[in-house]
Amino acid sequence: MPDAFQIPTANITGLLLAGGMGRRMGGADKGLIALDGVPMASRVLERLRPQVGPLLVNANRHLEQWRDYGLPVVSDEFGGFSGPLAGVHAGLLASTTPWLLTVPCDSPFFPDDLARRLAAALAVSGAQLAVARCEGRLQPVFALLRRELLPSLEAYLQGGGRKMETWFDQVGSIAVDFDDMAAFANINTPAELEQLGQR
Ligand SMILES: Nc1nc2c(ncn2[C@@H]2O[C@H](COP(=O)(O)OP(=O)(O)O)[C@@H](O)[C@H]2O)c(=O)[nH]1
Ligand SMILES: [Mg+2]
Repeated sequence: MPDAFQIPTANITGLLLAGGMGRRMGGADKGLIALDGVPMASRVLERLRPQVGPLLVNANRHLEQWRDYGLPVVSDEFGGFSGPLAGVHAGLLASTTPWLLTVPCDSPFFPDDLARRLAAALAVSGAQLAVARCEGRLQPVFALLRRELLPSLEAYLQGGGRKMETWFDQVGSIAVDFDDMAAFANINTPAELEQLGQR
């Protein structure tokens, strides 16, 4: 893809979504759990860093530990663990760049060309939000979106909306196909942690 179709990385804030309850992981703060001796969040940040400019962490618990990453940590404003969109909202509020790229803390193998491919598709389509899709299934926590969508997201959350896909439809998002399903493997349970640690 020629450079003309690329958003400069400096214009994209990378948001690590780590605000969940980790219910299926026995209530652990999932990003802080080690996979093969390295916290999953560290692995995700390592992959995210070259794809973006500024980085932000969205977390709601163990804030002292999260601050050890030396990155700004933002917590949900829509309380009560309202789901990933509350994290996206907190990220949009805190970011100062035109674009935000979201990735979850439990997917250590996500594509290293995620930002590049989502950005290229946005440039061609003129849409304001692009989301990854693989084998026909949306991967909604992997999205590149404009900061100007903040009022729309705020209205959606205030109206009780929680589902990512529904809001994406409202803003006319586009889906971008990726081939490698293994790249989107995410670790939600102790069994998955053990399985993927052997990879
Ligand atoms: N800020 C915030 N993030 C959340 C919340 N619930 C889940 N997440 C994040 O959303 C992502 C996906 O959550 P997960 O429980 O793994 O759901 P999955 O899509 O079924 O794998 C993870 O990065 C979580 O940290 C929430 O209430 N608030
Ligand atoms: Mg998950």
